[in-house]
Amino acid sequence: MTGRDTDELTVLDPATEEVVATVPAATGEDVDAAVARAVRAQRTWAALAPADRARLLRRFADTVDAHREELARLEVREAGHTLGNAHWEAGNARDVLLYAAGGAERLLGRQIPVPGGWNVTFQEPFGVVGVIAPWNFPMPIAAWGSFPALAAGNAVVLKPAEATPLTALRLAELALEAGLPEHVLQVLPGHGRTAGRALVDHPDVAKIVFTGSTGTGREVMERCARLVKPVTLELGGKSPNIVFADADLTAALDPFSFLDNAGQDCCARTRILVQETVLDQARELLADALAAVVVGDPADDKTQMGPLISRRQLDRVRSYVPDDAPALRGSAPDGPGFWFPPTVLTAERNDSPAAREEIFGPVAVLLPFTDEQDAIRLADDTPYGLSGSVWTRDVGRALRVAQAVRAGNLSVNSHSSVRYWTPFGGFKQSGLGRELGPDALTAFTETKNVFISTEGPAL
Ligand code: TXE
Repeated sequence: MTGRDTDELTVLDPATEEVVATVPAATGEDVDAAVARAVRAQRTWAALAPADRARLLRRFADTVDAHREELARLEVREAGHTLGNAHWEAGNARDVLLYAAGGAERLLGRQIPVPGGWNVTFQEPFGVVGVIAPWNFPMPIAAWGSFPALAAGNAVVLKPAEATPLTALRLAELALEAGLPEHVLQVLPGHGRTAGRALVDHPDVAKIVFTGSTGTGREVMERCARLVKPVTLELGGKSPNIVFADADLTAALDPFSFLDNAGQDCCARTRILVQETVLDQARELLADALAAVVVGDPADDKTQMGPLISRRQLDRVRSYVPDDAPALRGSAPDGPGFWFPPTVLTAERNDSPAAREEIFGPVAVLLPFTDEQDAIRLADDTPYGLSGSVWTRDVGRALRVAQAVRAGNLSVNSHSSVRYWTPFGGFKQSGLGRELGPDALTAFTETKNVFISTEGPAL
């Protein structure tokens, strides 16, 4: 991208293109000031007994819960999410807080007997953690990066995506309302290459959690390398949905495996791999299912799929789907708003751009395979490795394929990938490190090992 960053961020309703809000964009100096405040706040925060931090985080969770409807409506407006999804997202933020609060009380060191004494380990917070969030799931992803970090005793400076700063800003207000100390959780809306880079490059930001594209993630990792700064990366995906002939085809070919959130989901199963003996049947099922998808006003309870986030994203998706491309298509409203119909491209190869690159829209490719080995080969023939599904009634085969595929989150006879109490993250170019699950807090700590001599001189 060229040109100067704007001083303000304009938040558009993706369903109508109306301006929802304008928000000042943080400068490098704003980031410096926020980090300085965070450094001071973190000392007192980390000095609290873990049970006291947990109590405050539980109160924060209650406050989020009390504002669930408001947060969900805000997510609908700024991100175009369906109301049902937005409710889940606000609930997920609350659940992650509660789970993290429990983790604060269970973050334990070890005692290890050694000759002449004991080693005692401590899980110490990093200090200030920078969280850079994307626009596709603004609330959950802000929560996954920030709340376990807080529970472990860190302060957080969170930079939401340019298009979706509002729910994050509201969460920071609710944190204060719940009694969290000032500056322990700060939200700085801003541009990636200004505020984002300033956060990544700041010497007092001790760890970065980044969720976004693989290209930007690579840059973030390179910049972190200069300061030997640890980084967690949750990047893109091109996940396979492996459907064997013996599967429950209707469940396996549920189009919401790739249409959820209008396909702007890093776990979307956008490569539908179908055993060739049932390919025709799969086409028919998919054609009927796409035609039935209700696309429209995300605030309407009956809507199943909303708009894309922006004109830029719409142009990107269109570039992968020429009008004359052989495809199964549903329908979508005309503008205003950033609409694209549910689409399955039917004449792609696994090495074509639509099958290889993350489109991040309601578009999947349909690819046939012959047998188990061919399915695994195709599934793994991608630079990504975030998630995937395998559908079969043969338990042995389900386990063999799930173990063979190189991806961080596999599901058998299901399309779901994310539960806040289990680990989430990618293999290969889908990322580095894990979020959520029982180790979520440990990832925000450094292990200190202290030797205590039992043979030293008596005082
Ligand atoms: O992502 P970026 P974009 C993929 C998806 C999408 C594509 C582009 O394929 O089509 O990425 O989306 C901040 N230093 N995903 O351009 O640039 C930026 O401000 C520090 C997949 O929106 O990666 C935002 O807060 N930060 C993904 C965040 O990074 C920088 C979710 C993500 O922006 C920065 C989103 C920089 N130099 C997009 N440049 C997923 N894994 O789910 C930008 N940012």
